[in-house]
Order: sequence, then C-alpha cells, then structure tokens
Amino acid sequence: MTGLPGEDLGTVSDAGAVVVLRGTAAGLTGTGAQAVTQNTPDVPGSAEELDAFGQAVHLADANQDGLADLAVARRARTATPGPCGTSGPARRPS
Ligand SMILES: [Ca+2]
Ligand SMILES: [Ca+2]
Repeated sequence: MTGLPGEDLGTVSDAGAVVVLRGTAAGLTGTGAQAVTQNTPDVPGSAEELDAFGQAVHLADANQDGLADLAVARRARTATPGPCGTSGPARRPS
C-alpha cells in the first residue's frame, strides 16, 4: 500500500490517490491492485486540486472482522472533522 498525494487525476493537480498492491509468497504483485481516490464510490468528498489524498496511510482492523481496513489522511482543506468509517477506506470528508 502506498500513498500518492501528488497524483494528478485528469486535470485535477495533486488530488492524490492510494494504491493497494497484494502480497504473495514471492513478494508484491500488481495483479488485483486497487487504486482509491476521493472519486472512488463510497469515499466521502471529491477529488480536488491540492487535496493530497493519501499523504498518510495506515492499515488496521478497525472493525475487528479479521480483515485489514485502510485509513487515509491528508492535509486539511477545511477544518471540518468527520467520523472515520468502520470498514473500508476511512478519512475525513471535505
Ligand atoms: Ca476533496
Ligand atoms: Ca476490518
């Protein structure tokens, strides 16, 4: 898993993204890799210039279902804190 806060999404500069690569016994593979941005369905907010989504990323089992959950942080564009999701990507809405 890696954050790409400087990733451009089309014409939206530095919107940011997170890429999740699957691990195998032989190492990482691009097979089944997933990219998540603020334009991904069910992710609050929308990709905007300088969002830097993915500036900090963390995996933890937030809802204790035995599967890792992805938490994504970014520098604040607004001062409105929001709740983190209990599964799947969790982040602050814009
Ligand atoms: Ca945004
Ligand atoms: Ca979980």
